[in-house]
Amino acid sequence: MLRFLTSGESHGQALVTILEGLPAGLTIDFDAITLELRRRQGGYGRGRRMVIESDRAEILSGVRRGKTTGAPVALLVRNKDWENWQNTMHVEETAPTGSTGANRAPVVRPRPGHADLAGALKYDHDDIRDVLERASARETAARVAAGAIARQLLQAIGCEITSHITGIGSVVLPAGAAITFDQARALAPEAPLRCADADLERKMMAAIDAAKEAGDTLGGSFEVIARNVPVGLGSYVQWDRKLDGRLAQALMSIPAIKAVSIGDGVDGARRPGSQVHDEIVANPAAPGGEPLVTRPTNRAGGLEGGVTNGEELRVTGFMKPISTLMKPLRSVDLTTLEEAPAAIERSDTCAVPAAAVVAEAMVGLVLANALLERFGGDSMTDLRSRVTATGQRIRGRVSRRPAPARA
Ligand code: EPS
Repeated sequence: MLRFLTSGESHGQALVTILEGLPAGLTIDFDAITLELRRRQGGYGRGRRMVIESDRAEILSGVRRGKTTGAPVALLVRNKDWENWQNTMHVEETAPTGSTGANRAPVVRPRPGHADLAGALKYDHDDIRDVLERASARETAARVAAGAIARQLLQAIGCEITSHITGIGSVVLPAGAAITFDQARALAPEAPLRCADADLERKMMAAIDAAKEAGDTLGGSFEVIARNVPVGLGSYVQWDRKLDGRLAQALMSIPAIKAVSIGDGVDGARRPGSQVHDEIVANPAAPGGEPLVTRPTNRAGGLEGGVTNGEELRVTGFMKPISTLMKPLRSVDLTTLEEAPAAIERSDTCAVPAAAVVAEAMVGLVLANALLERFGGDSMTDLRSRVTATGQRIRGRVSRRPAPARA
């Protein structure tokens, strides 16, 4: 089993992750982790915090001489902004001498849509900062660092993940636009929005500009695609083993994600079955060794019965607009209980491209966990040989059998 936990506040010293369950012998590509963290920081519509940070993960344990040992991997992402927050965020009861940054006033006007009010009531906090520091999407940097390692595990067996933006506000890619894995992966990491349609991308940027100008924010949607996913991850035999359910939970746990769909998703609910299900077609002309059974369409997004079927995995996430508005909505001052505009914290106008990168990481962590569950193996040697053997057995089921020997 691959599992992880994160810790850390948005303006605390650092974010911490422990990732446990990695097989021994996985070669770690340190630059690839940094690249994923940089991708998460980008995207048109991000705020000033991303100018301060240049996220990098330090690996503290579980890796020796470039390879995992099988022990838990601890990762640390330092917050550069900490130096501006020490007098507000100190761990000690009183700020240690030499602490830097302003001593900020308590936050008392909850932002509609944020965890502020529910969190302050639940944990009995007077200063909403104790809620927002942990509820902040800054925490997703820790997930991306862990996810970058999960992706390296998947890559070792040939499985890759990418994503693209399918909508910002009301500017959306038409249904059925069918962007291929290669098209999505070819989008430059530094592209403003990583949308496969350049005209639409310009319109999306204009929509973000208009929202910013109006002191407003915008949500949107993205699709994560994984290819070469082994057949048979997840299971139909029990509710909590269905991989579609596990992916949905993982994506819904990303701040501001309000809906998740798989394959054609919601559109499929509007069409008859004959236009939804992917036919299973015999292909007798397939050359030797190639499958005699094909799927001309993949509306199911690679999952049937909660089990991967060998087609590309396609998962879409829908993000609500960020809840910090520069032109704030109505709220109440929790100290006076009188009407007051919601608090304004530095924030982003749109963070959909960042959420897509986080979603890739979460899909990677779920798939890596499901892979280890199915194949086990405490070392990469064991894992690789088991994946190969099962792949051969499954290919044998759907490929031409050798002609029986004549007597
Ligand atoms: C974020 C860091 C935060 C915000 C944003 C995401 O930094 P700061 O609060 O210092 O500006 O930019 O967080 C939110 C939108 C939120 O609602 O908490 C990050 O690293 O992704």
